[in-house]
Amino acid sequence: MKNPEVAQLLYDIADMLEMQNVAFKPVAYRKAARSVETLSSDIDELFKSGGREKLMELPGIGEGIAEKIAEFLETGRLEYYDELKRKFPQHITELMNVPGIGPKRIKLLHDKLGIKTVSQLEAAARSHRLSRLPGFGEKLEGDILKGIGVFKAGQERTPLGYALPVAEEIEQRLKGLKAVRRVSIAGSMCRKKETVGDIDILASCRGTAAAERIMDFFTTMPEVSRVLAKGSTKSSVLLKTGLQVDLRVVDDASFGAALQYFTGSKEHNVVVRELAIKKGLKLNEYGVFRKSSNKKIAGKTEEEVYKAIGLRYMEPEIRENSGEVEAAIKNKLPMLIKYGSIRGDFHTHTVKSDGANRLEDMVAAAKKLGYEYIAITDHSKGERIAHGLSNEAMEKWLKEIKAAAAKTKDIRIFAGSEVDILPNGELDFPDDLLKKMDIVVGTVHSRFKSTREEMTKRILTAMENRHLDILGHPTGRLIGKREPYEVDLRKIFAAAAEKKILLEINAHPERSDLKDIHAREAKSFGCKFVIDTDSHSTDGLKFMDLGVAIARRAWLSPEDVVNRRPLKELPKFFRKLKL
Ligand code: DGT
Ligand code: CA
Ligand code: CA
Repeated sequence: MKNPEVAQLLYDIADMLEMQNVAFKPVAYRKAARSVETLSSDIDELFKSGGREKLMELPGIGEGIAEKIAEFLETGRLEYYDELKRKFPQHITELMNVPGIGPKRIKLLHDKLGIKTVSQLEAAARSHRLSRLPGFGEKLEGDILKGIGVFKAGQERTPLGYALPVAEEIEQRLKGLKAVRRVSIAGSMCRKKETVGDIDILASCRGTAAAERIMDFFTTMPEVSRVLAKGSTKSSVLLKTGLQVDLRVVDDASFGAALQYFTGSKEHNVVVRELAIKKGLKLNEYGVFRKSSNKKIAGKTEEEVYKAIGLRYMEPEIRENSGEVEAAIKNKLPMLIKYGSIRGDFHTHTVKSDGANRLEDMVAAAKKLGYEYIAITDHSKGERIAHGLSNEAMEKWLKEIKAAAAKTKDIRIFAGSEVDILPNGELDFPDDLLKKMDIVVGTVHSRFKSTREEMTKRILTAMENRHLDILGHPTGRLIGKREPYEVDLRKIFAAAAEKKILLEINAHPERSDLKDIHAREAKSFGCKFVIDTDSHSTDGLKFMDLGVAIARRAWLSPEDVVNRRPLKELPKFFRKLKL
């Protein structure tokens, strides 16, 4: 998936043009970058299937930019970009990836303080040399430090949704080897953390010759750029994408104990190990042993390991030492919502606003997933970059969706909108238009830097509107790119529970918003949830299980999530929706 790379390239061009005081073009490049970024089908595949024309169908991409994207996809380079870059000091383009600081300020920092790198910028901010510059001030200095934090986190960790397919592909290939008995993803990825530091894989076999064959295979895979370590029990490689993969190979009799150990979290393991010690046992990556005789009593499977210590099996997603061991002892573990159990999506976009596919394509893709229903929720007029619809255009679009719904069998289509929550808390469409929608998703898309009080009031005001059904991606953050906005979530959760407004768990890999801990807290307020992909193409629908992963990490059960319910139960949860 080259989308993030292409989007970055376009953003960088916009920034460099802006630093040269070029008019208009930066806006055009940013628009195109955003379009590529929110596209969830693979741009490379799109290009291969339909060439430059296909690219030009995307919102904000005209002939000139399509030409440049094509050059990059075909050759892996873009002469125009290289040429621009030659005009700037080497590291300055890295600075452009720090959220909260734009090209004009970067130029000023360079000219006045000679700042060229992120670490120089950090040092200058920490010693308060920025706040004295014209137009800077302490607030901005603080924001820049925060931005550096976000930037660094984004550099070191990868969103789960991007790393997972890479890991699963390697897992499958390992499974195909004759020498291999069992394989599993371990570590934070197995726990489905929103970002992962590296990919951990565990495999089992019988005998050292088999282990060596597995390691030979692993260290010579085509995507490997560098072998960091190679042994018969542990090897580490760096992939061309920059991701690190650790592979451990153990004897098949210890697979369960090793998987328990390498799945973590470290904090969970500490508690479990202490419990084992209290029971006169010893737990390590080889198995569970009686302390007195050193006799091995478990190790082949994780279930067996936990059982030997007197614990019920805990799903990896909840192994964070946040109450799961106590719950396991008391036999009060939650029944977690299952992967693949979702029956429809309430938040999707089409070409009508900033999506890449038509209504009928989205519906066909949803059908293919076996869904019972899908809501089409294009943007409202406030989202100008996303081609939001005017009142009249939305009115007409709702009619078209409803006409399509009337003609479509096997899947129910709902007509709705992702409506901006305006700064004053009003929704971006009048009530008599909202009334005509089956589903209204309300989202904050602007003024992310408001104070906590302003933002809380804004959302609470929107929640007073009885047409609002779902609060869309409730913190606005983008992993590694944008901090969540400041908001008093507890007040929002209390209001959502009272007014029966559903909270969205957004399954998009860079959003993961609500976060696991937030969703868990919201549940304690009595809130109900929907898990949505916020798809901007047919391809985006496939991310649904990433949202389910967040729900599982939040200890959510099937009954907490509205869109795992069959169609006929939906009217209970939506005010206007009729079957
Ligand atoms: P990451 O990679 O930062 O996203 O997080 P993890 O949890 O995957 O951490 P990683 O890759 O360093 O180690 C994988 C697992 O191995 C970890 O979840 C638990 C286990 N582990 C690693 N080091 C230790 C340790 O010192 N003690 C214990 N008990 N377990 C460890
Ligand atoms: Ca890891
Ligand atoms: Ca690791």
